[in-house]
Amino acid sequence: MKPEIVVVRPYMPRIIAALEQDFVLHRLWQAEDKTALLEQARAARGIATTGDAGADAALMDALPALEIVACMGVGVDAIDVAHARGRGVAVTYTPDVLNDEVANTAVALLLAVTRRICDGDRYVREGRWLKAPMALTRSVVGRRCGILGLGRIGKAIAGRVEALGGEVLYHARNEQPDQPYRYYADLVELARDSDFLIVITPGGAATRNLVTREVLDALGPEGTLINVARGSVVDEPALVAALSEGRLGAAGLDVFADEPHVPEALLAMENVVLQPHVGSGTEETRGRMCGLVVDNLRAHFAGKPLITPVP
Ligand code: NAP
Ligand code: 8YV
Repeated sequence: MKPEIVVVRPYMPRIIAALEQDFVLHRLWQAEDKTALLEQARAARGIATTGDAGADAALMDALPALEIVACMGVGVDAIDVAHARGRGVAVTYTPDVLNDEVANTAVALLLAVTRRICDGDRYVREGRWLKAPMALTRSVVGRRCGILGLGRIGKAIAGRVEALGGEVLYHARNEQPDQPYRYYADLVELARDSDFLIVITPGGAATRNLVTREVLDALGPEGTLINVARGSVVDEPALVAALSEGRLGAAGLDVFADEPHVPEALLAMENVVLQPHVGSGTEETRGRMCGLVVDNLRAHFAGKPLITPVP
């Protein structure tokens, strides 16, 4: 008999088809009455979810036979991992296969903000170029880019910033002496010495509001904040205030505190580029991420070692 699993969000159709080969699926996202669906799914032994939807204790506890939560995403801040561990439920995620994509998104935001790519597009479409050349923009070349979180994705961003001609500095809790970049034990000092600050730590309680008003002020009126980590890592009201009051120069944001809701004030700002949490959002990379979800579930139910368990 095929094991039953609850699928929380609509994965790509070909991945749903792949899951259907080995599992009986309960499609939570389609259920008008989610409680009733979970009641029908009481025999489910797995949850397939996403980084944004996660899996809280209540969802896990609705499934007494649960053995594994497989997450499509490397950030597991929306999964109650401690609760899963307490129940002996395995948790898997999708590290590494998205590093290049998310790093590309970070750099795209950096260039979009500094070179005013969205403004330039509107400038041409609205016929303003016919009247006068567009104002000059700012360069990344020869300027300093602080990276908050030099992990798998942070390192991929660092390589790209260097390729663009920028200088990389970083802050994390631990220095990595094997890395060629200058380490800052203090985030405010890093921000003070940086023209751009790219945030790429995990989310969750340990990093909540790490980017404070003080950090934003240290980055300053000529500084740019790029956040491709989690909205929770930045004090969002402080960010909006700093941008509104000109204490921070610009921002490029892929993630927000209360997705998909974005603070109204940001929508009107021309010095801000906004994205709907699409750091990994390409057919190719999401295909690799979903593939890992399927492979982890198959490994678990075949009694084999998990491919990418959350450490
Ligand atoms: P990773 O390899 O675990 O790297 C995380 C980095 O953050 C490490 O350098 C770590 O260094 C640092 N860090 C952790 N806690 C910190 C703290 N309290 N203060 C300062 N630095 C801290 O993770 P990754 O694979 O690069 O992914 C990072 C995160 O990116 C994910 O967890 C996810 O939230 C986000 N993400 C977003 C998207 C998107 O679509 N926008 C896509 C993928 C991932 P230390 O341990 O030395 O502090
Ligand atoms: C995904 C992400 O968009 O991997 C992560 O942590 O934030 C993204 O790659 C997300 O997990 C899908 O919900």
